Amino acid sequence: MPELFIGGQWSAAADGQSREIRCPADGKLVATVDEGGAKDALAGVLAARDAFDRGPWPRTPAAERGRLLLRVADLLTRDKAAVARAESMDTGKRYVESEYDVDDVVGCFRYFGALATAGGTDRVVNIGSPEIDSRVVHEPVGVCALITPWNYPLLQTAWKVAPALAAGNTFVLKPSELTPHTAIHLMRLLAEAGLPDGAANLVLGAGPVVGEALTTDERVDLVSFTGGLVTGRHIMASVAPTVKRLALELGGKNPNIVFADADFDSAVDHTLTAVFLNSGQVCSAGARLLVENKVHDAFVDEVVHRARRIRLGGPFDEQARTGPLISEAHRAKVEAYVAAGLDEGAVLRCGGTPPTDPELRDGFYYLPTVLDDCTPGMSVVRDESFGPVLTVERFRGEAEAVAVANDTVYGLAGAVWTQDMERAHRVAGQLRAGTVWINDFHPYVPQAEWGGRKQSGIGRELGPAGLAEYQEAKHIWHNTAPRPQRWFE
Ligand code: TXE
Repeated sequence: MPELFIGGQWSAAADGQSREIRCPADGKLVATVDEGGAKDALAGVLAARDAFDRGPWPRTPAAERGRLLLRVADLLTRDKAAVARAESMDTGKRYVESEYDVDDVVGCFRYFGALATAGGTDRVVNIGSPEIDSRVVHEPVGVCALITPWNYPLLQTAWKVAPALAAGNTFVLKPSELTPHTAIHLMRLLAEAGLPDGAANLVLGAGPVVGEALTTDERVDLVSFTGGLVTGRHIMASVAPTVKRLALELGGKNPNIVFADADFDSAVDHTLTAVFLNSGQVCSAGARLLVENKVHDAFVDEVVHRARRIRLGGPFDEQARTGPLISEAHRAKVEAYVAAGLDEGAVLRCGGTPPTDPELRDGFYYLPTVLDDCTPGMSVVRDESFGPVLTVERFRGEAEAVAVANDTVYGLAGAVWTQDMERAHRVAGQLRAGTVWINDFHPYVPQAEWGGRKQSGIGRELGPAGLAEYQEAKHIWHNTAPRPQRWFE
């Protein structure tokens, strides 16, 4: 069956191109999928435009749109095993983690389904005259181009698709070319749930081809992108000539600040999940450990001791605790960052190479790595390596911790570990980040906004603001008793 979904029909790529998808855990072929090009992107845009301008979806009552999203959540629950398996085969991540991801996707659809069902955010503006009826209503923006990455393929897609549909938009989705299968499955479920033809379109293909065609097309009203900073900057320039609404989530270089009075065991434990979960391929990864000088040695020794014991393996290895990197090219990038860090004076405490285990030879694995004695100027500290690489910096006192934590172009997330709650909240208040955890790392909920400050991005996903990204406010002024004004007499 062909894999592009345009105007309610499954179709092959116009130019007949295809792409092999290989599992990063062992390099084996998962499937060959259609590889769309600019013509397919155009077809997707025209279908979404027509569905927006003439189709029923934008004119469907919000509560009915919400009910459809709730049906999609039920269908995803029904298909959980197949979806999780597809995600693991494309990404190489552990099956159990893909199952958690599907649970979160279901939660996202339920949240936006409920938000739409609960009714609009429209409001009456009382201007104090009985003759004037003044209201602000919220309408869908239009055609949305949704461009998503490979680390949490379906989850990041859900964060865009669910609010876009809840608000009444139509869209063209372009998932990462490396991880298309859960997006394909989602299209089937949207159609099964009864979404009108053309409201959801899927065009697989390369970023510089399909992505570029979407971001530059004047018939697209909004672009929502999650991916790397370099691509994000490029997209910002691409949308400028046609002045589109733009939302960007561009990752982070997130500080994990540990004060000497922190609960030692919890802080060590969460430091490991903060950075090594999904082999560090997490936009909010706690890749920068800032540790108070007084506890530095004991703390880092324990982190290293436990990092050495982390078992790597493929999706169905039940002993494994994390998996491979997404590709050979990505592993080479991570290796280059570690090499640069060592050149610049960092001290390698563990990892720093691919594993030697013959069973892992064909996958793109990289050992959990800890680099000690890092300084703020090093590229491995400043740039997102997006791998299992923890850099360690020391600080003395609260002011220095905050200054070092904020010394980054990013501002997605951060955490502070201390038992002094006044200090915890003072530090949380000073971190220039979209999310701050106190004595925790990683939790998020669909009810709370997610997004970055500074070069981590523009806009918010999830929460009420995540819906607002896909809405335009319109002020409607109704003069119920018009009379001549005689301004120009
Ligand atoms: O991402 P890209 P890449 C970071 C991470 C990683 C780096 C590069 O540091 O090492 O980005 O990863 C599409 N016009 N993150 O190269 O290029 C592309 O096809 C329109 C952080 O894989 O950003 C894919 O669908 N679209 C991140 C999507 O952009 C274009 C998650 C992401 O790919 C395009 C992933 C173009 N010109 C990587 N070029 C996070 N924030 O979580 C590419 N794309």
